Amino acid sequence: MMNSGYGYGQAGASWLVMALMVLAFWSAVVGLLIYLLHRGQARPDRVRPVSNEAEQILAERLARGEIGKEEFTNRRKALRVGRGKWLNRRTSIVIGVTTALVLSGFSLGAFGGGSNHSRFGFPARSTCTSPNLSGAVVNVALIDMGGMMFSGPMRLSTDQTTVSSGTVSFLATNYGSRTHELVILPLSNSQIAGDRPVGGDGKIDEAGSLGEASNTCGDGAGEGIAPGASSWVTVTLAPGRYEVLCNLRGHYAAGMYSELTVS
Ligand SMILES: [Cu+2]
Repeated sequence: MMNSGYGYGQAGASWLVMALMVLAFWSAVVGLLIYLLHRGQARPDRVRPVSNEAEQILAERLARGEIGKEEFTNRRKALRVGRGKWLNRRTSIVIGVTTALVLSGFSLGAFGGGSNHSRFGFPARSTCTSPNLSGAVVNVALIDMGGMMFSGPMRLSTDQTTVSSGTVSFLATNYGSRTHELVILPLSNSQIAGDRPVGGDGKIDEAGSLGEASNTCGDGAGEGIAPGASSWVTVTLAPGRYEVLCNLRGHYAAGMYSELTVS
C-alpha cells in the first residue's frame, strides 16, 4: 500500500515534458518534409510532366508556325500550372499534424505499452510487492524517455528532499523503459549533486557508497532494476547532505541524480 499512487506527481510532470518534446521533434521533422515538398513544387522545371500529349501538340503548332515562341512558352507554362499540386495547403496541414501525432504516439508507446501501465504511460504501480520498510521511507522514481528512435533525458526524483537522521529506507521504482539502479553517496560540503566527474566508462566513482538498491523485486545490490519493478534498501544516515543517483553507464551524466538532506 505504501507505494500506491506514487509516480503521478513529479514523475507525471516530467513525462508530460518528455511527451511534448517528442511531439515537438516529430512536428519539426514532418514540417520540414512538407516545406521541402512544397519548395520542390514551386519550381516548374523540377515537375515531371504528367502527360506530354498537350505539350506535344503545342510543340507541333510551334513547328508549323501556328504559334510564336512566346505564345508557346506561355501556353506550356499554363499547362504546367497546377501540375504536381497533389497536396494543397490544407491537406498538407492535416496530413502533417496527423503524421506528427502518430509518430509521437509510437515513440512514446515504445515504453508506454503493457497492461501494467497507467494512461500516462507509467506503470500504475510496481510489479513487485515490497515489504514494510523501517524508518523514514523515501520513494525514488527512476524515469527515462527511451523511445525507439533516440535516448532521451533520464531523471531520478525523490518524494521528499529532507528526512530525519537514523534509519532511512529507500524504495526505488523504475518507471522507465531501461534498467536503472539507486546508489546512495555522501556529499561533502563543497560538493554539488550532479557534479561528480564521469569516467571513461560512463560512470562515477562509487567509493564511499552507503548502500544501493539494484535488485529487481529485492533488497540491496543486484543486476539492476528492471522496467516496472522496484528495489529497496535500508541504511543508517547521519545528518548531512547526500546524493542519490543511478550509476549505470551514462545515466548519471544524463541527469539521474538528486540531492537529499538528512537533518
Ligand atoms: Cu539509470
